Amino acid sequence: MDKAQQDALKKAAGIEAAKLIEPGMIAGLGTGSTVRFFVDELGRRVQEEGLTFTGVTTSVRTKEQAEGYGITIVDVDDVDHIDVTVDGADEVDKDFNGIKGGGAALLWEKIVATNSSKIVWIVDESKVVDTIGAFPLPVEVIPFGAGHVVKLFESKGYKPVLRLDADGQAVRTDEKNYVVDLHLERIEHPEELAQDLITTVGVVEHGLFLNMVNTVIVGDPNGPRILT
Ligand code: ABF
Repeated sequence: MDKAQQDALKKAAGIEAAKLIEPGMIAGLGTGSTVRFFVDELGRRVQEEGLTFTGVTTSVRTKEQAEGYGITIVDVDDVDHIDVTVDGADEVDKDFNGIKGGGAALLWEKIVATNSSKIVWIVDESKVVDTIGAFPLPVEVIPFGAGHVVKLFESKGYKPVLRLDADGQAVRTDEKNYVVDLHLERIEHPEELAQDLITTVGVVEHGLFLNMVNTVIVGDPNGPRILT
């Protein structure tokens, strides 16, 4: 699948998800290239249909994109709940276990998700897998002592790689933390791994999103597939 074909599938999923946002809702807006299509469609609805809703975003870049359309964005603590959050994912399996964080936004994404009444992921078909793990698992780590966390992951066989930008500098999340990617290939017991990661001193959050998503909209050449 070339990029244009993949983008077409992402766009179709984003447009389908935008139908879920009703006037007056509080909507969680995720991060990533698929979500960009979703926010573009919301912007079209705002400008052409007069749609009004309140957004809570999962990254600075999504906030900037949404506000560019005149969408009202508030802080996650300004609302007592979020009606529906639409976000992307890097992988999702048949049990709706997912890996997120390829866009280094996993911490804010998980915070918004855990305060949402409904969670919807929009993906192209390349993200749907039998077993998660081929996509390197992002882990958000506090910079102080990160070297020791990497060494601990190495000793556990997690094959950690500190994520660097094009200039060779450590990528920083919106919280200014580091991201360490674990090249595990296959994750057979995600619950156990999640527990091990979240109890590691210096780890802020990880990209395993388990038992969270309610609906997955898959961009498909024959039209979006809605999995629940
Ligand atoms: C974001 O969406 C990230 O958690 C995930 O990495 C990304 C998927 O990226 P894309 O939609 O660009 O494939 O939520």
